[in-house]
Amino acid sequence: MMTLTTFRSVPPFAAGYVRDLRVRWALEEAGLPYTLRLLAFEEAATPAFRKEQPFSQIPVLQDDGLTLFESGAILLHLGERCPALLPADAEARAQVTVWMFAALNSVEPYFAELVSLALFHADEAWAAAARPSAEAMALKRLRDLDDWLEGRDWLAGEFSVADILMCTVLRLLDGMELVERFDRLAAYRARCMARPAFDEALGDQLALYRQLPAVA
Ligand SMILES: N[C@@H](CCC(=O)N[C@@H](CS)C(=O)NCC(=O)O)C(=O)O
Repeated sequence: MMTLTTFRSVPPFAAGYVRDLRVRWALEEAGLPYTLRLLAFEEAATPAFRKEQPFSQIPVLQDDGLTLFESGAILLHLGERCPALLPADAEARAQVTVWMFAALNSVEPYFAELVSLALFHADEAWAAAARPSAEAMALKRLRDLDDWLEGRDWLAGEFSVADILMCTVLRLLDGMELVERFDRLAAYRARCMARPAFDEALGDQLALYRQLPAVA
């Protein structure tokens, strides 16, 4: 049985957005059972955990003697166990891999920057000054994605781990009214989130953080 490590408790704004959601979602899509290992923030900084995750972050997945960190690498691993998430055909697989990297490397940093400005530096003048150019970059990525989705339901052929990553990356912008400016993209995000496996994964994460006291 696989073991997924995540935080025991998170600030209220993070519930529903913690990156273990990507892994939970892929595991639900694949129908693979797993157990949870819950860590306090302090435990993530211990030398023992930093041997598993050098940056003291979650998620970590343990599977049959392997310990994996980085949500993208974990999804690639799960895709290798489940052709419905990562096709066996070499060309189709390459396209999915391309879009996994695109989600994590060409899109997520720009959205994460906006989140950081809004959540962690909201009261600082430099953050207000940085916001317009950060938003312009995010909007460019959104427009490019919206163009790519013309005539497509999913990023690369059938639904895949690339869509799990991109949807969770798009959700970083929830509440900012940016994705909503792009019809195809908003419909794509809704299509991803309508999947029963997403619902299950999100419900499980929310249930965890609602049952335990939130950290400040
Ligand atoms: N690139 C990593 C990022 C993981 C990440 O940012 N995890 C957050 C939780 S969503 C975390 O552990 N934050 C605590 C920290 O960075 O100290 C991945 O995709 O797995």
